[in-house]
Amino acid sequence: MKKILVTGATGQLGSELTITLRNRYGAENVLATDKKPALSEPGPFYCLDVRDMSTLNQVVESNNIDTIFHLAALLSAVAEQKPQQAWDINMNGLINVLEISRMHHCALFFPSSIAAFGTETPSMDTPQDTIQRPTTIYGITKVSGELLCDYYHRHFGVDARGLRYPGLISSKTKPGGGTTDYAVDIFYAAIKSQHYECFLRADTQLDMMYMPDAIDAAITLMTADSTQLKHRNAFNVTAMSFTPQQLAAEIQEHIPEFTITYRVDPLRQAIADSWPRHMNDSAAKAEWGWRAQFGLQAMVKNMLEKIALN
Ligand code: NAD
Ligand code: AKB
Repeated sequence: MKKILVTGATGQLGSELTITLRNRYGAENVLATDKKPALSEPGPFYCLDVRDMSTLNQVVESNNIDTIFHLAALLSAVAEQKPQQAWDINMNGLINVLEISRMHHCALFFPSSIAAFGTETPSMDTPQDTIQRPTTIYGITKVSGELLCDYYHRHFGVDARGLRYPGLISSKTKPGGGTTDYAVDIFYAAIKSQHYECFLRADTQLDMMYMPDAIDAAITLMTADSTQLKHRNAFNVTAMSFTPQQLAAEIQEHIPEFTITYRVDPLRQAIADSWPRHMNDSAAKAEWGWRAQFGLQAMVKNMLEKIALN
């Protein structure tokens, strides 16, 4: 990776990934792009809609880009409210980026999600290769994206690689309209008012990951020896799996007066109920050495410390 372009760079994942990439490869070598305004960090930024193929092509060509981290998307809860727009952004954005990667010989990172699974998938120890019949539009775009990336690799030799991320938890940037957002919101509420009203049921178990691990996973996969990759796209990766009740109990270890109540949002609950509870990520461990650094206890301690400082 010498010259990198990040789409969706002002979002939850992109804002932190861009900083890490700039620290590692030099600020001038990492172009942040988004349709929202620029990051406050120093470094090149282009205001760019991923559906605008000709501008995207021009930016990639004129900057000699060799690697694209394609993060721009609508997330699960927002996508369910705007399914046509979600298909347009998530699929037309991806096919544009794949075509550009084919034309300019770029490597491509595409993040899939636990949303790529559905109710017919085994929800515990979810295998790497298993049935994928998601019921959400977001999940449908993610499975389609995984398949498109595989297709472009097989037919055109595009070096497309990807991960199935669980819910991502970050102390720096708020989440952008997903079903796992509660696991970030709860920390801000715990510090501000010592109370949180959760939109998922107390026993809703989902896989999660702390942002430093999510960034490490993306960069490690993109720099892995390609001859060792049997799957390439859509590796299951997880770091912890918990319910809102268990997360609240861990926060209470640090803030004893913290309380949680539940007012279930039927839309987001139905989405969460269709996702796996705990994925098997042994393929990622075996093929490119995936290891998470943060479990539940370490993540909670670090989140509370970081948010208190913000
Ligand atoms: P986010 O919503 O915080 O950020 C997405 C960014 O994409 C936003 O800054 C938005 O402005 C931008 N965007 C939307 N439409 C665009 C368009 N047409 N053109 C250009 N930019 C556009 O999302 P995130 O949490 O940072 O997620 C990044 C990627 O990771 C997404 O593909 C998401 O599906 C995937 N992912 C995220 C999670 C998670 O928990 N955050 C989990 C699994 C997968
Ligand atoms: C969402 O909830 O939509 C995302 C995801 C798990 O893909 N956080």
